[in-house]
Amino acid sequence: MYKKTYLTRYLVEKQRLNEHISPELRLLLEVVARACKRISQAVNKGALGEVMGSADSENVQGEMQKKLDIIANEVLIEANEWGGHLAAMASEEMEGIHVVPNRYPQGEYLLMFDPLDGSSNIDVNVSIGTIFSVLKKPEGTLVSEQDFLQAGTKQVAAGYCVYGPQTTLVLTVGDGVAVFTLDREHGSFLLTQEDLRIPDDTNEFAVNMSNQRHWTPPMQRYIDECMQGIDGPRGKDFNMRWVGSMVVDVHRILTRGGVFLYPWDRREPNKPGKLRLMYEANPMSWLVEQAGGVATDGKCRIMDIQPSQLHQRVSVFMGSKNEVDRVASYHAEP
Ligand code: AHM
Ligand code: MG
Repeated sequence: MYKKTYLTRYLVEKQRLNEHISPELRLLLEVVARACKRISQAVNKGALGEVMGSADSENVQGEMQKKLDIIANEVLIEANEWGGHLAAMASEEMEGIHVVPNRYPQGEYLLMFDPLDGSSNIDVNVSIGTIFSVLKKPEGTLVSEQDFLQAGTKQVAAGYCVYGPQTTLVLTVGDGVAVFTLDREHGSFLLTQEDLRIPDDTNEFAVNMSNQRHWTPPMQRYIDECMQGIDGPRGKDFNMRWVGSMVVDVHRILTRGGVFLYPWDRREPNKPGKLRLMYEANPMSWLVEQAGGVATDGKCRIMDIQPSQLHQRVSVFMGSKNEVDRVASYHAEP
């Protein structure tokens, strides 16, 4: 039996211990969690809620939007814009930032999210999730897109919610990673795990192998050595797992270790990667680091990258320390 610590109590107690958690940040996190509960309900209804399928529109990245992408985006905006804790929001599904309208008070935080990561899994009833990242607005200016262009090290909170067999909220405010499970009878998130740790070693990797021929030589080498198994230079057999929703693949890694790889691909030479830095890679990197793992783009720590664009993309290698260090060392070789 779990000691009944619900999210509100967890945050209140954290706020007492951690000077970085202001009452506004606590409110913000509770509101995001509430929005995730609503998204979870919409996801659970599936075809009964007429939320399946495409919306016949494209987002700023030129990707077809699913109806649930749009619903999740709206739920997050509506839940967050009136509380007085935010100055603006940015999302994978919106080209520019969404400034809190004048009729509401402006707060000091900035919220970024991928409202529904793994959209291609929505219609096939496979787990998906919401990823979010919180920054502080620089003081003294009217909020602008420029304010969002802060390195991942500046995040004040990050987390995600997985809509799977259970609805699970995973959160960091910079002192470890906590996991909450949605208690549907009570309607609240219940703390089910604290101080998540990713083991340093693993024999499990997550990558879209169908892209293999498009990768760089260091990436080819890393996977090739894993695939040779016990008879190869690694001297052990590897297992592969690939859900196709980054948030869920990384959740598995936070739960039992592993390495997640989404490398640069020569089909799109001008894009540094597929995944987005600000609202996918940065929050997941911070969670991974807080659990003792490593997150790099192959050359440098993801959270040290100074963003120049809201929808900037990045190569991603994250998870168990020794595997990520190995991939990075292959990239560092001349
Ligand atoms: P999305 O935010 O539009 O869902 O795209 C991101 C997703 C990641 O969750 C996942 O790792 C990746 O795209 C899978 O892409 P692909 O199937 O092209 O390899
Ligand atoms: Mg995504």
